[in-house]
Amino acid sequence: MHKFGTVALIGPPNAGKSTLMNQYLGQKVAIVSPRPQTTRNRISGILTTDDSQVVFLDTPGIHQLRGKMNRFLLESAWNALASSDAVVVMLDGALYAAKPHLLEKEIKPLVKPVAEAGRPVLVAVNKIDRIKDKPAMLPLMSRLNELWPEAEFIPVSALRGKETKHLLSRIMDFLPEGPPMFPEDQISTAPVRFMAAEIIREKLFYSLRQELPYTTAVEIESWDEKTRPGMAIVNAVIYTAQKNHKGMIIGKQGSNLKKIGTDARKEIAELLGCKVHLELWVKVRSGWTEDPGFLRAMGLGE
Ligand SMILES: Nc1nc2c(ncn2[C@@H]2O[C@H](COP(=O)(O)OP(=O)(O)O)[C@@H](O)[C@H]2O)c(=O)[nH]1
Ligand SMILES: [Mg+2]
Repeated sequence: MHKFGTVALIGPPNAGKSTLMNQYLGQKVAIVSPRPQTTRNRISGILTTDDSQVVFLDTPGIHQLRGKMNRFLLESAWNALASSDAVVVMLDGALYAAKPHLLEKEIKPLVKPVAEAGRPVLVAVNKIDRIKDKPAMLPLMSRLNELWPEAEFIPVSALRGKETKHLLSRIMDFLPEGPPMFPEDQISTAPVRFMAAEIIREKLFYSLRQELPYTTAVEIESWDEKTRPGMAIVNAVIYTAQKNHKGMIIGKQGSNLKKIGTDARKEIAELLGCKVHLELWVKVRSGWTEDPGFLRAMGLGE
């Protein structure tokens, strides 16, 4: 018997959704950062085993935020529910163990829409590696049961791969029989150009101060594998909404941009398995987070 199915990963920002998907794939498909709202598009990761193929839909975090871009992010998360066979809700267990008062506010908005989607739901209580005081888990688990009686809770550490096999086996229980839909070596439905832009965006996240990443976007302007055999020549533009951010992204004598470029180039080369020449440009585009046409061009919004 062979199984095929789609699993939506939803939950608050920073819970570890992208980390879990990457953990299952054994490779970085979705970018991860300690800042909330790293994942912008719905990103698929394909896990192929001997007797199954699972498509994970990693989604932006679900939380209340204003603005057009944030509405797109939210929509894209909820749309993933509709096209899935099962739902994994990711929660930062360490956060709620330390701050139980946050639990209700963050869980409540999830319960009803998930119930309405009528999909089986597993709740992964993540980051248990960070809970040193194990007895603190008990009140957390019982509070979760009260708030969401229909759900099955599974404590995991996505980062360390603890209990993730158990979670996967429960996911499998919910997936229908079916043949694989993708070649076994395909790890995502996203094109490599998109993944390259995401890698650049990840390096930006790590190099910028807290508030900056939210108003930056990356576009691959050109992609040339013909001119020089064995090498991809890539031109990418980093857009920022604010003029004064341009200088910060570039850094003193271009030092910051250079570091972003070097780190991204290495990772894109790994992804492609060939040499990469990467040119990065920074352009100011004010108000892009509210511009529907530009958001669509960036793959944000359906
Ligand atoms: N200690 C610990 N950190 C984790 C775990 N899972 C994710 N993280 C970290 O939490 C942050 C957010 O992870 P990410 O996967 O981007 O969350 P997402 O916004 O839900 O996709 C990153 O810094 C991760 O390294 C875990 O199991 N344990
Ligand atoms: Mg993410």
